[in-house]
Amino acid sequence: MTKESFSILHHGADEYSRNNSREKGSRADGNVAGNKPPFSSNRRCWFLTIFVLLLFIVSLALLIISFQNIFRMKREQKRLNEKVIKYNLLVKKLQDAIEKDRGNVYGKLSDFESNMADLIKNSSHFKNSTQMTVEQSQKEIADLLMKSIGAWTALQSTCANTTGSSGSSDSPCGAKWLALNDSCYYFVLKPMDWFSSKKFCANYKATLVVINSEEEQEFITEQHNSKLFWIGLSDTEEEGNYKWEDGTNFTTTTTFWRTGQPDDYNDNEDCIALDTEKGTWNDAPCNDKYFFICENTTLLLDDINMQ
Ligand SMILES: [Ca+2]
Ligand SMILES: [Ca+2]
Ligand SMILES: [Ca+2]
Repeated sequence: MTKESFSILHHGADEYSRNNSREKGSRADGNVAGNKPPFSSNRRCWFLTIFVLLLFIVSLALLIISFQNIFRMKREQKRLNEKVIKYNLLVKKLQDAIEKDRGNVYGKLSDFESNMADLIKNSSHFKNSTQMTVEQSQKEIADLLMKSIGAWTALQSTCANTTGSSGSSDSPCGAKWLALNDSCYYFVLKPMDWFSSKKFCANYKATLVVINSEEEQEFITEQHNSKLFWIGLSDTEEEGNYKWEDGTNFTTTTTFWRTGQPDDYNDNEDCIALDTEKGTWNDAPCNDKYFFICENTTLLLDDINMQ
């Protein structure tokens, strides 16, 4: 029972008590006055009916409110359940996405490792290719430098007349070359080792000079004084087995060795140099740098000048 219901009951009881007192008083007064009617039982029933109705209405209202609360709580619970389901679905989607991304990350990491291996491999190829290119370039530059030196030496020889025996415009070999019989000779006044000298002459399609006769020996010696020149004779392949550069048989040609030579001093003298002061030969270390003489016996004048 609520406080409001209790108040109504209490008010009804007080009213009944006052009416009862008035009725008793009326009866006493009636006894005194003589004919006033007593308090009606129907009226009490009416009050009780009103009271019960009120009580019923209040209880009904309370019941309705309770049901409303229950319904509201159920709706709230249902809404929360739906949210929980949605959250669970969202969590599952996130987990799936994470698993998918993890797979993608592993795949990309694998691709990255593969690309890195290819990059290292290509880098190695590029390095080797670059090294080969550099070596080839160095070789070409060396050849070009060799030709430049030859051209510079020829220019020096021609302009400054330092050789004292340069060819003339009347020479069948041209201005840079001296002629004797069927050969042309190029005196290079640029010191080089024997192998570089040989390579230089090859650029002119010539060899280091091959002295086939005493006439040729004297001709060459007369061109310069007090200088050493490499000639095309060596025993680089086999000690003591001397060979001319153009393949001429060494045993068929005259030799002009200095007394006591060749001595292969320190087992390191395999290339032959001509001393124009004494007109003799000496074997010397091939790495020594001397002037040298190129001889061409096969090319025409025009072929030489085109070099
Ligand atoms: Ca010769
Ligand atoms: Ca030797
Ligand atoms: Ca010697």
